[in-house]
Amino acid sequence: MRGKRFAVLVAVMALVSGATSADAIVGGTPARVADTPWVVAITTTDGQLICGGALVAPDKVMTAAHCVTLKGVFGKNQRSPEQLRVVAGRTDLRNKGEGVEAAVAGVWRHPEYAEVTKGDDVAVLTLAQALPYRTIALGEVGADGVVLGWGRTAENTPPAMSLRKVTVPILSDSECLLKEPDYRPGAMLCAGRGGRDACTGDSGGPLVVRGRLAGVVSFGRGCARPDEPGVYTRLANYRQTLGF
Ligand code: 4AZ
Repeated sequence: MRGKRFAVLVAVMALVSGATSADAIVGGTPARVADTPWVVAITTTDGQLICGGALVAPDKVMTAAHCVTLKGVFGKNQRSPEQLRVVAGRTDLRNKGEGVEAAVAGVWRHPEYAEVTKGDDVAVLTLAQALPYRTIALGEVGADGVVLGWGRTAENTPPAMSLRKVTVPILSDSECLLKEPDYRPGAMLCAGRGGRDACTGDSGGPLVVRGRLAGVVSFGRGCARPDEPGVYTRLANYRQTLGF
Protein backbone atom coordinates (compact mmCIF):
# COMPACT_ATOMS: atom_id res chain seq x y z
CA MET A 1 0.00 0.00 0.00
CA ARG A 2 2.70 2.47 0.98
CA GLY A 3 4.59 1.63 -2.22
CA LYS A 4 1.54 2.22 -4.37
CA ARG A 5 0.74 5.51 -2.68
CA PHE A 6 4.33 6.63 -3.19
CA ALA A 7 4.14 5.72 -6.88
CA VAL A 8 0.96 7.79 -7.25
CA LEU A 9 2.65 10.73 -5.51
CA VAL A 10 5.67 10.49 -7.82
CA ALA A 11 3.39 10.35 -10.87
CA VAL A 12 1.45 13.43 -9.71
CA MET A 13 4.70 15.33 -9.03
CA ALA A 14 6.01 14.44 -12.48
CA LEU A 15 2.79 15.70 -14.07
CA VAL A 16 2.86 18.95 -12.11
CA SER A 17 6.52 19.71 -12.85
CA GLY A 18 5.97 18.78 -16.51
CA ALA A 19 3.13 21.26 -16.75
CA THR A 20 5.32 23.96 -15.18
CA SER A 21 8.28 23.54 -17.50
CA ALA A 22 6.00 23.38 -20.57
CA ASP A 23 4.46 26.63 -19.41
CA ALA A 24 6.79 29.17 -20.74
CA ILE A 25 7.28 32.50 -22.77
CA VAL A 26 3.74 31.37 -21.66
CA GLY A 27 2.88 27.96 -23.09
CA GLY A 28 6.09 27.74 -25.11
CA THR A 29 9.26 25.72 -25.45
CA PRO A 30 13.00 26.47 -25.17
CA ALA A 31 14.57 28.08 -28.24
CA ARG A 32 18.18 28.63 -29.31
CA VAL A 33 19.45 31.90 -30.76
CA ALA A 34 21.42 29.83 -33.29
CA ASP A 35 18.05 29.04 -34.96
CA THR A 36 16.86 32.68 -34.92
CA PRO A 37 20.11 34.72 -34.84
CA TRP A 38 18.28 38.02 -35.39
CA VAL A 39 16.49 37.86 -32.01
CA VAL A 40 18.18 40.09 -29.38
CA ALA A 41 17.70 41.10 -25.75
CA ILE A 42 17.77 44.71 -24.59
CA THR A 43 19.27 45.02 -21.12
CA THR A 44 20.50 47.64 -18.71
CA THR A 45 24.26 48.12 -18.43
CA ASP A 46 24.18 45.76 -15.40
CA GLY A 47 22.50 42.97 -17.35
CA GLN A 48 18.86 43.30 -16.24
CA LEU A 49 16.39 42.28 -18.94
CA ILE A 50 14.37 45.23 -20.27
CA CYS A 51 12.87 43.89 -23.48
CA GLY A 52 13.36 41.87 -26.64
CA GLY A 53 14.08 43.11 -30.12
CA ALA A 54 15.02 42.02 -33.63
CA LEU A 55 18.00 42.85 -35.84
CA VAL A 56 16.58 44.43 -39.00
CA ALA A 57 19.99 45.58 -40.24
CA PRO A 58 23.48 44.73 -38.89
CA ASP A 59 23.34 47.87 -36.70
CA LYS A 60 19.56 48.39 -36.25
CA VAL A 61 17.24 46.80 -33.68
CA MET A 62 13.46 46.97 -33.99
CA THR A 63 11.71 47.10 -30.62
CA ALA A 64 8.80 48.78 -28.82
CA ALA A 65 8.69 52.49 -27.92
CA HIS A 66 7.70 51.64 -24.35
CA CYS A 67 10.98 49.70 -24.00
CA VAL A 68 12.94 52.93 -24.35
CA THR A 69 10.58 54.99 -22.19
CA LEU A 70 11.02 55.67 -18.48
CA LYS A 71 8.02 56.69 -16.39
CA GLY A 72 8.89 59.29 -13.80
CA VAL A 73 7.03 61.70 -11.54
CA PHE A 74 7.24 64.42 -14.21
CA GLY A 75 5.91 62.18 -16.98
CA LYS A 76 7.65 60.00 -19.49
CA ASN A 77 11.18 60.30 -20.69
CA GLN A 78 13.24 58.52 -23.27
CA ARG A 79 15.95 56.24 -21.90
CA SER A 80 19.31 57.51 -23.00
CA PRO A 81 21.39 55.25 -25.26
CA GLU A 82 24.18 54.99 -22.63
CA GLN A 83 21.77 53.14 -20.30
CA LEU A 84 21.12 50.37 -22.84
CA ARG A 85 22.89 47.26 -24.11
CA VAL A 86 21.87 44.92 -26.91
CA VAL A 87 22.77 41.27 -26.36
CA ALA A 88 22.92 39.08 -29.46
CA GLY A 89 23.89 35.42 -29.92
CA ARG A 90 23.13 34.49 -26.29
CA THR A 91 20.39 31.89 -25.63
CA ASP A 92 20.74 32.12 -21.84
CA LEU A 93 21.30 35.70 -20.70
CA ARG A 94 23.20 34.42 -17.64
CA ASN A 95 25.92 33.02 -19.97
CA LYS A 96 28.02 36.17 -20.08
CA GLY A 97 30.62 34.47 -22.28
CA GLU A 98 28.19 33.73 -25.10
CA GLY A 99 27.46 36.09 -28.00
CA VAL A 100 28.06 39.83 -28.25
CA GLU A 101 27.02 42.83 -26.14
CA ALA A 102 26.69 46.01 -28.16
CA ALA A 103 26.43 49.58 -26.97
CA VAL A 104 23.61 51.74 -28.34
CA ALA A 105 24.57 54.89 -30.26
CA GLY A 106 21.09 56.25 -30.88
CA VAL A 107 17.41 55.75 -30.09
CA TRP A 108 14.59 56.63 -32.48
CA ARG A 109 11.17 56.44 -30.88
CA HIS A 110 7.98 56.90 -32.88
CA PRO A 111 7.22 60.64 -32.52
CA GLU A 112 3.49 59.99 -31.91
CA TYR A 113 4.08 57.43 -29.14
CA ALA A 114 2.35 58.33 -25.85
CA GLU A 115 1.35 55.03 -24.18
CA VAL A 116 0.99 51.42 -25.29
CA THR A 117 -2.80 51.43 -25.51
CA LYS A 118 -2.70 54.39 -27.94
CA GLY A 119 -0.40 52.56 -30.36
CA ASP A 120 2.68 53.67 -32.34
CA ASP A 121 4.62 51.49 -29.91
CA VAL A 122 7.71 51.10 -32.06
CA ALA A 123 11.34 52.21 -31.76
CA VAL A 124 14.61 51.56 -33.57
CA LEU A 125 17.98 51.43 -31.82
CA THR A 126 21.15 52.21 -33.75
CA LEU A 127 24.05 50.16 -32.44
CA ALA A 128 27.57 51.43 -31.92
CA GLN A 129 28.80 48.49 -34.01
CA ALA A 130 27.46 46.24 -36.77
CA LEU A 131 26.71 42.76 -35.43
CA PRO A 132 27.81 39.54 -37.17
CA TYR A 133 24.31 37.98 -37.11
CA ARG A 134 21.66 37.36 -39.74
CA THR A 135 18.95 40.03 -39.97
CA ILE A 136 15.18 39.62 -40.48
CA ALA A 137 13.07 41.45 -43.07
CA LEU A 138 9.68 43.00 -42.33
CA GLY A 139 6.55 41.17 -43.48
CA GLU A 140 2.79 40.87 -43.28
CA VAL A 141 0.51 38.93 -40.93
CA GLY A 142 -0.87 35.43 -41.62
CA ALA A 143 -2.96 32.82 -39.82
CA ASP A 144 -0.42 32.44 -37.03
CA GLY A 145 3.02 33.56 -35.89
CA VAL A 146 5.86 32.69 -33.54
CA VAL A 147 6.70 35.02 -30.67
CA LEU A 148 10.10 34.75 -28.97
CA GLY A 149 11.50 36.16 -25.76
CA TRP A 150 13.35 35.87 -22.44
CA GLY A 151 10.41 37.08 -20.35
CA ARG A 152 8.02 35.64 -17.80
CA THR A 153 6.56 32.15 -18.17
CA ALA A 154 3.43 33.13 -16.22
CA GLU A 155 1.98 36.41 -14.93
CA ASN A 156 3.82 36.38 -11.63
CA THR A 157 7.11 34.58 -12.22
CA PRO A 158 10.54 36.15 -12.72
CA PRO A 159 11.71 36.27 -16.37
CA ALA A 160 12.83 32.92 -17.84
CA MET A 161 16.19 34.55 -18.83
CA SER A 162 16.65 31.73 -21.36
CA LEU A 163 15.07 32.19 -24.80
CA ARG A 164 11.66 30.62 -25.40
CA LYS A 165 9.16 30.64 -28.26
CA VAL A 166 5.51 29.87 -28.85
CA THR A 167 3.16 29.76 -31.84
CA VAL A 168 0.09 31.96 -31.47
CA PRO A 169 -3.02 32.28 -33.68
CA ILE A 170 -3.48 35.76 -35.20
CA LEU A 171 -7.03 37.09 -34.82
CA SER A 172 -9.01 39.27 -37.22
CA ASP A 173 -9.25 43.04 -36.58
CA SER A 174 -12.96 42.66 -35.71
CA GLU A 175 -12.24 39.96 -33.13
CA CYS A 176 -9.38 42.01 -31.64
CA LEU A 177 -11.69 45.04 -31.35
CA LEU A 178 -14.28 42.98 -29.49
CA LYS A 179 -11.72 41.75 -26.97
CA GLU A 180 -9.55 44.85 -26.62
CA PRO A 181 -11.36 48.24 -26.63
CA ASP A 182 -8.07 50.12 -27.21
CA TYR A 183 -7.33 48.07 -30.33
CA ARG A 184 -6.43 50.16 -33.42
CA PRO A 185 -7.24 48.21 -36.60
CA GLY A 186 -4.44 48.41 -39.15
CA ALA A 187 -1.85 49.76 -36.70
CA MET A 188 -1.99 46.87 -34.23
CA LEU A 189 -2.48 43.14 -34.49
CA CYS A 190 -3.63 40.77 -31.79
CA ALA A 191 -2.85 37.11 -31.22
CA GLY A 192 -3.65 34.29 -28.83
CA ARG A 193 -6.75 32.56 -27.51
CA GLY A 194 -5.38 31.68 -24.07
CA GLY A 195 -2.60 29.41 -22.87
CA ARG A 196 0.03 30.75 -25.28
CA ASP A 197 1.25 34.34 -25.18
CA ALA A 198 4.03 36.83 -24.66
CA CYS A 199 4.42 38.21 -21.12
CA THR A 200 6.36 40.86 -19.20
CA GLY A 201 9.96 41.01 -20.43
CA ASP A 202 8.97 39.80 -23.91
CA SER A 203 7.90 43.33 -24.89
CA GLY A 204 9.60 44.72 -27.97
CA GLY A 205 10.33 41.20 -29.13
CA PRO A 206 9.48 39.70 -32.50
CA LEU A 207 6.29 38.11 -33.82
CA VAL A 208 7.45 36.17 -36.86
CA VAL A 209 5.14 35.17 -39.71
CA ARG A 210 6.51 33.01 -42.56
CA GLY A 211 10.06 33.91 -41.56
CA ARG A 212 9.44 37.65 -41.56
CA LEU A 213 8.98 40.20 -38.80
CA ALA A 214 5.26 41.08 -38.69
CA GLY A 215 4.86 42.48 -35.17
CA VAL A 216 6.49 43.79 -32.02
CA VAL A 217 5.17 42.69 -28.59
CA SER A 218 3.32 45.71 -27.17
CA PHE A 219 0.79 45.03 -24.40
CA GLY A 220 -1.99 42.85 -23.01
CA ARG A 221 -4.16 42.34 -19.96
CA GLY A 222 -2.22 39.75 -18.04
CA CYS A 223 -0.67 36.91 -20.00
CA ALA A 224 -2.27 33.98 -21.84
CA ARG A 225 -5.73 34.59 -20.37
CA PRO A 226 -8.46 32.96 -22.50
CA ASP A 227 -10.21 36.18 -23.56
CA GLU A 228 -7.22 38.55 -23.56
CA PRO A 229 -5.12 38.27 -26.71
CA GLY A 230 -1.64 39.78 -26.73
CA VAL A 231 -1.45 43.06 -28.66
CA TYR A 232 1.41 43.81 -31.07
CA THR A 233 2.48 46.77 -33.18
CA ARG A 234 1.65 45.89 -36.80
CA LEU A 235 4.92 46.73 -38.55
CA ALA A 236 3.54 46.72 -42.11
CA ASN A 237 1.68 49.91 -41.10
CA TYR A 238 4.99 51.68 -40.33
CA ARG A 239 7.04 50.71 -43.40
CA GLN A 240 7.20 54.29 -44.79
CA THR A 241 8.00 55.82 -41.41
CA LEU A 242 10.63 53.21 -40.61
CA GLY A 243 12.22 52.96 -44.03
CA PHE A 244 12.59 49.16 -43.85
C1 4AZ B 1 4.32 43.53 -20.58
O1 4AZ B 1 4.04 43.79 -19.41
C2 4AZ B 1 3.42 42.67 -21.36
N1 4AZ B 1 0.28 39.20 -22.95
C3 4AZ B 1 3.74 42.36 -22.66
C4 4AZ B 1 2.90 41.55 -23.40
C5 4AZ B 1 1.77 41.07 -22.82
C6 4AZ B 1 1.44 41.36 -21.52
C7 4AZ B 1 2.27 42.18 -20.79
C8 4AZ B 1 0.90 40.22 -23.67
O2 4AZ B 1 5.35 43.98 -21.08
